[in-house]
Amino acid sequence: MISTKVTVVKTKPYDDQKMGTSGLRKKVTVVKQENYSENFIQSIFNSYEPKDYEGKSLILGGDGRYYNDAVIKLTIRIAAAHKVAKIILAEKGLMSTPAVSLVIRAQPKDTNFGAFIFTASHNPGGPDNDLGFKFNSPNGAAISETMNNRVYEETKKISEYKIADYTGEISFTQPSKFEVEHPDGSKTQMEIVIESTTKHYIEEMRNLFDFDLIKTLFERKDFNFVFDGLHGISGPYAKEIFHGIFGVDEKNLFQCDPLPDFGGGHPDPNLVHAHNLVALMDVFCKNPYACVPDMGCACDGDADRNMILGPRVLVTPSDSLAVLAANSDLVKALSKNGKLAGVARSMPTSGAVDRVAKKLGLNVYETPTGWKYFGNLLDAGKITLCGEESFGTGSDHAREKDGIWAILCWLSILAQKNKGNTGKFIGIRDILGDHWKTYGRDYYCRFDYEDVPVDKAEIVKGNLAKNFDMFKGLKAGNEAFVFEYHDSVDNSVSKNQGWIYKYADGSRIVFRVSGTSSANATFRIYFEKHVEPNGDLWADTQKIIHDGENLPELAIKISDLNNVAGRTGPTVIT
Ligand code: G16
Repeated sequence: MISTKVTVVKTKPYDDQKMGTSGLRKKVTVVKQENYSENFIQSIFNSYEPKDYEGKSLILGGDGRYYNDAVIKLTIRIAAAHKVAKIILAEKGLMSTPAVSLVIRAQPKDTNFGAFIFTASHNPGGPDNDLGFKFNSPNGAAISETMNNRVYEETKKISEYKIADYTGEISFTQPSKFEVEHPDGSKTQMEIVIESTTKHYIEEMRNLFDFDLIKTLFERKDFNFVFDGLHGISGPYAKEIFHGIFGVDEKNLFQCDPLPDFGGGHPDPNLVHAHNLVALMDVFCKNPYACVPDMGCACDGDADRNMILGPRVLVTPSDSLAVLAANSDLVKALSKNGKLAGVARSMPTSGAVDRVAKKLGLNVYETPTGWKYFGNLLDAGKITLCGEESFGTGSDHAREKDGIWAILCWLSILAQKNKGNTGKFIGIRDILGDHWKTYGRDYYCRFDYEDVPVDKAEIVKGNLAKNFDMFKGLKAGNEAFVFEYHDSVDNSVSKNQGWIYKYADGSRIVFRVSGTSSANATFRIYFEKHVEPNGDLWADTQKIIHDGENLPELAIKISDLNNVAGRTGPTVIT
């Protein structure tokens, strides 16, 4: 038993602790400032009533990035000072974001305070890179916008924090116990129990999917599968599921050991940052004679994002959502209650899933960017499947998007399509091609302008609103407006969620400012062009978005981004 006393430490507020799209993300150098982490963690406690956390359990986990260990220890000491009774600590501090969501949901409701997840997701890690704090509620979801604002208000007025004075070692692999003496002389106990990084998650996946069926796919000699963990936290799950259960050769599982700096890479599964996998799958058709795997996939730093690749093709996240909706009857996890309850997509995600929903007679909800906006719809049973263009796909099993789960959905579809088939393998290209022949194709692309100084960003925002009328005047039926979301469950309204320039046929240019960058502003420009089923379904995306209505040219004209930010083009195209 470790004995410790609570001390109350005076502090001064920082003015930059407002959470973005998903938690607070800052450079490690910022987080290392005096009392920076202490202030933020204390502000979370200050945003609740003591009855919410005293005597309750708190889960702690993260993606293993640099400096996580230090903030986890700090959180344990602050939790002890707030009379938390039990810390459920991920082994070695490692647990993916969706796995934490599932572990939270498995706790008894009346003893559950929630979870801190220490991750900056797809942002790079290391001493000069990013760190992140997220707080999730007992339902497994990141706290709401209202709570985010409450926490921010607390960060602006904080004057002291409470912390247990114990500064010795705390084991991240063995259980331990604390006896805590509080300033009024009372004593409480707090135990730390260790939760396996993978066990609970894998049990849940076994219940949700037909693993025996998926195994038949891996038994085919002509199915070649590769996975890239980008040195994030998905690796341990990938090794246990794909290698341990399905028998994939470990050589096909790349970068599956989590590293504090992600091996110096950017743990973002997209065409730019997952470049080794993209080259192996020959997505840009540079080696037409090379033999390419049948399926390639990757997850981001905290394993909530997924990227699916077929031979020489990226399945855009928008298309992935649409294909999963259209084939939901082939996926046990999606068909467990018969038909899907409904589907949802974030506003910049393409309308591909809307076409499927229309055909299947499902409601489709368009939400602002940020997984938290799906929470109410999932809790209310209005949707079963949801997704975002930013490589996020998920369902009502958790309240976070789930990278490995999405890969298992695709494996289920492939296994079902090839069930009993000893002939030619039906692959990802066949599934995509069939889908587009039915619904048409929504060509999709995103340009990112990163690191735009804040004053320049304000000028660009001004241009975006100023040019609504110019766009509307270009063609009959054009619409231009600022996206505003009215939540049909709690009636809350979220304003200013992006600028939309939309043609009558559904083609769009959308602008947003990223809510996850840790410094300056990142503008995202999303392009979407619909081609009917009888049109060119296998063209180059860049050609389609530039031909005819030249969407990128128009976007630059509307925003004047290149001039204002002094750029010649986007920093990243995905
Ligand atoms: C986070 C949210 C996602 C959201 C994404 C958008 O992803 O969880 O729901 O789509 O941010 O990022 P941005 O605001 O930069 O466009 P993650 O994977 O970073 O947690």
